[in-house]
Amino acid sequence: MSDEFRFNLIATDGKARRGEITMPRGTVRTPAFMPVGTAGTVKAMYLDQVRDLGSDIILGNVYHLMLRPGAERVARLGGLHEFARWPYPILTDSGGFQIMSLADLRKLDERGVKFKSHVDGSEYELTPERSIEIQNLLDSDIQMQLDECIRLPAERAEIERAMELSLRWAERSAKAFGNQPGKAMFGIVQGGDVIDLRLRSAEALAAMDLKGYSVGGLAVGEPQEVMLKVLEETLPAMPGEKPRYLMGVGTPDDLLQSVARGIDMFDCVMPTRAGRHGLAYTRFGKINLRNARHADDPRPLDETSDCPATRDYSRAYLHHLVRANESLAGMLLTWTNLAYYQSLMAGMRSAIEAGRFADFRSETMEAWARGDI
Ligand code: PRF
Repeated sequence: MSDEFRFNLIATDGKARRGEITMPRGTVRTPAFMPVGTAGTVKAMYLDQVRDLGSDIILGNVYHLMLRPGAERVARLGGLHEFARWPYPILTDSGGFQIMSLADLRKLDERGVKFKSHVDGSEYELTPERSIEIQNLLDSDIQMQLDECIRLPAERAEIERAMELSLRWAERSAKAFGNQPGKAMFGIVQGGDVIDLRLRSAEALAAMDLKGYSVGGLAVGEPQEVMLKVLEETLPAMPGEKPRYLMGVGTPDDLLQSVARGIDMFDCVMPTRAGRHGLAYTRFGKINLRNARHADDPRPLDETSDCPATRDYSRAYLHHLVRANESLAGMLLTWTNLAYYQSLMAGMRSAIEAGRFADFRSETMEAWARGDI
């Protein structure tokens, strides 16, 4: 395998794109869904299973790994791939999301952000330079700039301040990352729901000639239609020859509608977290296994699925496991959900190649609307 980081577009269908990112640790088929492995583990799954479901890349988090077990320790133990036994590509998020999600535990200024650890209360400083240093210690293949993600709704002035700060941090992150063959650092477009700010962010980042671009600051409290409108207006300003990653999104419907607008990569805790809360995503939509109506139902979630968890266990058994708080409930439902997410991505990839993405989209949405009862 070459030591280059490359993105090739294989096919397009409308605005939907089928591509391939190649890097020394492997190839990522796009549109891609990246299971979230915050602390070096995709919760409730063996990484062999995650791989077998068709995952080409997983995600890790600077914030969590810096607190525990510590980036320097991971580096001494051979890097995150060796530590977690995942020899394929890993993308790491910079800590920018935690600026929003842990707003009560942090102080922000031009230099960076100081977090009070949610584990033991000790203080950690994250600057753009330190975030990249941590991502290098983890030996991450695709690194993210440090950015400031803010919740919506927000005032224009606040959105603009965070977007401009994120642009200055992009410059510092890119400088700290330097030139690393076979690896990439992505810039993150911010700007909330304000189109002219999104365009300014996208254009300024495009001028930095980075290897890929993310859209951050969406799915943070706004309705889906606002998110899709922002994507429609922003994507044309993001370089078409580079991968485009929508961060922290989303439901199966979000993925379908965002690929239709030109997104290539996603990550989200939805399939893993929902699985641990008794929810299953299938071809028929979302099913809550905690519900009493499943108690006597001998049918599997989907008898046509390739995934043993989805195909071989009765809804009655899954319901029992969920109600009894058994760890196997989270394991089987996470497996089901990741299998469904990866089959949805595979379906989108073949539909784009075959030039039938619009049909695939309406057939998939019809099956969700029909349900199976
Ligand atoms: N920035 C970073 N990570 C993120 C986001 C962001 O805006 C989001 C927003 N949906 C998810 N993860 N760095």
